[in-house]
Amino acid sequence: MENKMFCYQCQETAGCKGCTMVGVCGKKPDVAAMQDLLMYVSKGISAVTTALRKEGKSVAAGINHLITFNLFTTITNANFDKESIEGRIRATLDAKKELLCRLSNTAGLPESAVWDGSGDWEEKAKSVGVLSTENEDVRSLRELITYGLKGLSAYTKHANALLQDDEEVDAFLQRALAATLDDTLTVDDLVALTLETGKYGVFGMALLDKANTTAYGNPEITKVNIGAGKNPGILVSGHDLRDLEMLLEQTQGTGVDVYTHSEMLPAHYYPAFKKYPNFVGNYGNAWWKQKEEFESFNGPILMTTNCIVPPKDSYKDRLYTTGAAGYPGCKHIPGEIGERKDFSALIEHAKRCAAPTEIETGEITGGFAHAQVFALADKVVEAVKSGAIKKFVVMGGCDGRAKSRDYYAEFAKALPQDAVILTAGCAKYRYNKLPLGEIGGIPRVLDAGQCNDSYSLAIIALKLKEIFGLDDINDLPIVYNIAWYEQKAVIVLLALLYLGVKNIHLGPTLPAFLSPNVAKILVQNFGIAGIGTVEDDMKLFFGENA
Ligand code: FSO
Ligand code: SF4
Repeated sequence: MENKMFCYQCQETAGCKGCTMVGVCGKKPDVAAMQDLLMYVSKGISAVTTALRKEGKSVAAGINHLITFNLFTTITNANFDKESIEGRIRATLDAKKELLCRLSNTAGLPESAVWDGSGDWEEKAKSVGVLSTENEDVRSLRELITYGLKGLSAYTKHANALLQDDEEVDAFLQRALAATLDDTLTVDDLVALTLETGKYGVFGMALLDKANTTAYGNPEITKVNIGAGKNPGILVSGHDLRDLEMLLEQTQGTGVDVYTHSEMLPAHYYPAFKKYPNFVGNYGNAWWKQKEEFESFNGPILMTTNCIVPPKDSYKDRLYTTGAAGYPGCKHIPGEIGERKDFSALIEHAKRCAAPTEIETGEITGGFAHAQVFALADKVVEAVKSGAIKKFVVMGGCDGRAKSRDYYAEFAKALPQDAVILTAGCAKYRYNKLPLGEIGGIPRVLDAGQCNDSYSLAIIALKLKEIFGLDDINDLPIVYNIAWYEQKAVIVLLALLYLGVKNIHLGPTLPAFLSPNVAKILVQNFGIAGIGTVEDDMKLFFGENA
């Protein structure tokens, strides 16, 4: 049967091969087509900005923001709204037209750089999707780079929202995007560009870390309430801390409480958010459980980014989106960088709703980003030297629906008592409520924060390498067993590879977009591997005595 679409950018892709009729995530073929076209014009405008920079001409921050926002819009589960995606294509074509006028030499530009938007967009989309690259290894590397850049865009967008920019990161992002259209590049060139993408992934995460900690302070050890209060509430999901801050400011004195969901949980770890008395806790678990949890929350929900699951009718009218997120029929709260978003519609809506139905009680502990761990460094180093801690296991990344992800909870439970989990991202919900205990006052699950805070885990590893006087980061007693779902995990992976981390285990399945040859390159050069059974992996990581 003829494909209606083709997308294989996430871990849940159909049959571990590709979504061809409809996305497992709920993405329909018409939306997939417009996302393909948005990527095409984003690559086209990037070829123009890259040529302008080569001519020594500047590119405005607004253009950089437009491109990163476009890429963020196409991330898994972020935006299902065809109209808004079409609007971004139009805005990109308009911006590109103006940039082209400033370019002295247009020779050698790719077709996407000069396409003016004429003709039938659905037809055009059919010729520019992933499968338009015929060689499967070139396609695999182009997509690996593109998905890494999508993840990088998400992180830079959050930094931009806090008025932090890094022109070097933007210039690289656009140069690399344009390079994915360059037919003269060999497989070796693309492998080198993949690693360079990882380098800029580190820069992008560092930029966001600086933006977050400058605005909100350094995360600190925090116990977060997971029960529910008596007031009506607003649930905030996704990753954008600036959106949360504006909502907290506007809900003061309204009688409406604010709860975090999924990847917004780490907001509680920042000192700046602790001053809001109505910021009461975290409700629920990782993104994929939202159908049940949004229903029982009873109040409005704000999705600041992915991961959106197509909503049930029972709560669809309570689901709001903002930023790059979008869902047809759900109200979108507008607001550009530096503008104050108006959340009054959500606040008024909340007042008409019942308080959340309590689904659990208790607390979870987190806040172990780099500054907090450095403050505990003496204790941690002592525990390693005394043998109280024998190994750290990085288990960051994403959670997802697949039954096979039960592995991660079982793996956490089976770990030897002298092993400590380092985590970031929504993967933690598989084990952050388990009674795993402490080692000499150090919890056995150290949560650094959101998936971008994997940066903290890398900084901690580099610091330990320094303290122990090691030459190689791989000589540390750290093993990597990472779960992935979407493209932010791809940039985290590429960043770790750039930092020289080897033997990363990636699950629950390896990406479908890795061709056999590209997978072989990753295995041979970096020791990338999948996961096995919990029993076998325990033996692999901890030896026969595990
Ligand atoms: Fe998870 Fe979704 Fe943070 Fe992702 S909520 S899956 S890698 O968006 O970004 O960890
Ligand atoms: Fe399929 Fe994932 Fe693409 Fe959605 S994002 S269409 S689930 S591969």
